[in-house]
Amino acid sequence: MGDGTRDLRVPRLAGAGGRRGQRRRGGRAVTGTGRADGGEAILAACRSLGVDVIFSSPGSEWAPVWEALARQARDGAAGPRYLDLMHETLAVAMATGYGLVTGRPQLVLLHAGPGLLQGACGIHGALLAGVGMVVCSAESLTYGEGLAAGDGAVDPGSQWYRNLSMVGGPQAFAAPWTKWSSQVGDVGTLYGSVVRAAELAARGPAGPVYLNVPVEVLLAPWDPARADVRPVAAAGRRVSADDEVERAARRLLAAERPVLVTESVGRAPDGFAALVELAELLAIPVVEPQSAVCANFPRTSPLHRGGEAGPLVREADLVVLACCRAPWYPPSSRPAGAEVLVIDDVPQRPVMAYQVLGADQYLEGDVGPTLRALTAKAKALGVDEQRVAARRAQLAAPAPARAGGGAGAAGPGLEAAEVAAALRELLDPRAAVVDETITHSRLIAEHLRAEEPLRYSYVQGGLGQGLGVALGVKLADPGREVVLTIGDGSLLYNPIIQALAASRSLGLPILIVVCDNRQYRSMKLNHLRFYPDGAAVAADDFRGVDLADAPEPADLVAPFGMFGATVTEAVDLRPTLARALESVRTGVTALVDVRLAR
Ligand SMILES: Cc1ncc(C[n+]2csc(CCOP(=O)(O)OP(=O)(O)O)c2C)c(N)n1
Ligand SMILES: [Mg+2]
Repeated sequence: MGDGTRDLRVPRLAGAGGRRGQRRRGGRAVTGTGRADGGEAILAACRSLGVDVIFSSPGSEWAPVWEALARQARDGAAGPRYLDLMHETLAVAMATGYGLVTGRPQLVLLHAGPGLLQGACGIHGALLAGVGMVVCSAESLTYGEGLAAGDGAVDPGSQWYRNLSMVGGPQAFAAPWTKWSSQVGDVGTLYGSVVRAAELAARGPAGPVYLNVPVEVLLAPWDPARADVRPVAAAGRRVSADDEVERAARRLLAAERPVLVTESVGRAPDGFAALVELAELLAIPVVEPQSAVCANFPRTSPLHRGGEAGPLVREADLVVLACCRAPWYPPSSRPAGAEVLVIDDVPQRPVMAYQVLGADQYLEGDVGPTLRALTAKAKALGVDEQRVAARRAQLAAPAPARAGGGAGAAGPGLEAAEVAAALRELLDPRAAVVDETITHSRLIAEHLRAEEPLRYSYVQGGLGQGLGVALGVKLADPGREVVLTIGDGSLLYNPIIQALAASRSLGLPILIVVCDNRQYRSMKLNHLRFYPDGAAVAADDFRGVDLADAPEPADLVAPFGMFGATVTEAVDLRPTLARALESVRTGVTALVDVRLAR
């Protein structure tokens, strides 16, 4: 798609043939050396919000922001760091990784409708993951009309007329996959709109919001004195009412066989520690089901009962769902013999088309403080020490991790469980593992045996975000070792070249471990589920599965001077991962391709 350079009129400098007071023929004077415009309003909003990074995949609308950044640098002023990234998927996914660590929404600048669409898969992933960010792109409102009259109209560039017009505006097509989406109609509301957008993004359920900031708004003069430019107050805490906490505490104290099920408590500030306190106080077993998306509870604790909720839930008299969006499958199969207590920030996720929780009671609010209030109330009401001691005795030994690799015939090669176990041994205790594997994800989560929040994070949404998310985590916490475990098929959905280039140029070394079975195994397993006796299985004639001809993952890092290796024998796994980690620890990204048996 052309970007108008062919027709773009180069601004003529005053005194070099241009009309006095104008720098663009027939157009209003554009940004001079000192004049504030919409670009400055956006930077001012970032400063007020404490946004410290602008993730961008550039488009011509962002010149006003670039001017403001150049002035910021020239003047040595405080303000956000700006990153030019070479693909929208990368820009959005890095903002997601950054948000996972900091919990603070950042700004993402994309180009018009096309850049927004390119970033859409990542934005949808952030929506599912509940990561706040403010995504902006532009349209034109005037298409250059008024230029001929020389009445001071802004010249947006002909590309907006020819190639970039969007019927209904980009906010219309961003609406279904963002939390909130709107247009800024005037530069006078730009600062306030960006501030409000970021506040909206951060509130529960956190998620990406979209702002269409038209070119004319960006180029219009902005008077900071007329905007209420001030630091933005932190969000207030939300905790359940005391009588509701008491009702929940009484249920917990009365239960004989309670079980805690959690998918994402570990994402909430203090959620991990607060869940440990509650579970420890009452000796309640904890399960992280298949739908869990992060580390929520120490896997090494005897109270952690693994990833199968079924058996415990069937016997329970109280099931506590702590941040669970999809605890049962099929959705209505809640346990008949148990009460269900739901503890969540926003139990009904607006991003889900269908959801059944089957609650008998809701305890809503910020999860860390709510869990702590529940623990304090249980203590105050009095714990039945005998009952708790009996449960604790039953749960004295840690649950064994599942061995092997699940369904499907094994070929030569390693098991994903071995890879996760080796990582567990070799990684720094604080290391963060970002996971974009498919059929291996449960084994990786189990065998990593996470003991801290952020040790394990699953990449949500469509494939292709993992590299960016891992780089974003590294950017947010450069002192932390960051590992991406990724399927061979999933890897190929990522903007690999752009991500490796960013890793090198921004100094963000990560370890990439490819769980390589030379296939999209998940596609085959689903085919077999629908057609166990079908024509494909009879003739061993599958589609959507084979990756035998895919490029060698270890070769992909060579152009970047990074460490690349392939492991085919178990005996080589630890030494190769150790060398790769050496490389990462000296600042150079490493990729280890592990050939798996299935
Ligand atoms: C953007 C996007 N396109 C397609 C899919 C469908 N899909 C889900 S898993 C998968 C294959 C993943 O392959 P791999 O990473 O090798 O994992 P494996 O199935 O071998 O465990 C595909 C194509 C998707 N989830 N997202
Ligand atoms: Mg695969």
